[in-house]
Amino acid sequence: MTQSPSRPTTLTLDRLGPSFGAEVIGLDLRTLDDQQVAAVRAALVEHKVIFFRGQDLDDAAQVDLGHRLGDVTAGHPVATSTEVEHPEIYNIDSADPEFSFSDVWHTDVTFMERPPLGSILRAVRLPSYGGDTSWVDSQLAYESLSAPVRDLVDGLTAVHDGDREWGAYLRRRGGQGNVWDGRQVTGLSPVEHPVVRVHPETGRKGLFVNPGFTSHVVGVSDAESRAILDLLYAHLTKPEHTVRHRWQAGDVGIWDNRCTLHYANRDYTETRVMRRITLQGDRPVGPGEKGRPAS
Ligand SMILES: O=C(O)CCC(=O)C(=O)O
Ligand SMILES: [Fe+2]
Repeated sequence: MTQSPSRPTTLTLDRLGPSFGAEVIGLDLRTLDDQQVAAVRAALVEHKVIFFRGQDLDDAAQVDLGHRLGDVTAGHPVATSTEVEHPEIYNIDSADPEFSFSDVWHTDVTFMERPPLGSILRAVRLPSYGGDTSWVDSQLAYESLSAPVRDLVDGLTAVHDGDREWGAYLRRRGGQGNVWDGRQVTGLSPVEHPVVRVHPETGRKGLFVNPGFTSHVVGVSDAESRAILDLLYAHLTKPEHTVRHRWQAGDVGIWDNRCTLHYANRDYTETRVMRRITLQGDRPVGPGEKGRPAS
């Protein structure tokens, strides 16, 4: 059957669960036409984390894919990946002495004013067993809270502090980070984000705190902040809010970083190498804020 050019492309999907996550079948990420790009962007927002098996991307093709899907950022605000030629790529190599294991639930780069919209991760070298990655659907988690707790968190703001994870690294490099949002990063000041983020494309609300980078809730005592965050983290990471991906060579995973958290399982002994790029995102906006996020 021929499709008229204006007809949107329908993707063939194998969903990972009832709520979120999907494998997209039969697309070659090197040769997407405009309609397929639009369909992939729509699938990303709908399914939140999507996978493509058997791809043949090198670093340049991964960056090209990023440019098709959005605006590509530096690989990371402070980390430099000397092993790769493309500054857009963040090399995640477990054999690197500076390697930072991602075995803590986190959302990428929430310690910046404008965290990435999404991340595109490619499996380069995998251990024989282990090294799976898991994701949380933070909108499902928000919606499955009781109404009084949703009301409580709707009005909260939290601080995200990248200095805890990346400060020492940045200082070892003489405060010479990368260019992020048009400015060179020379230090990591804490930033505030709403605890509940309104998704800029769907208007759906999701929890926007993570154990990786959130330091505390604003305007409450330390004990209250700890209790609130512990409650939210335990709730976010309930198994029914998660999906888990077992990587194969050639896999590419893309996630909506505005409504998910993820966790890289640290259960392998052989070297594991992944390469990531990120797409530029908006300033997170909470339920009480009017208007569209500043872009
Ligand atoms: O290595 C992984 O599976 C994920 C690492 C990670 O946190 C990321 O790519 O943002
Ligand atoms: Fe990450």
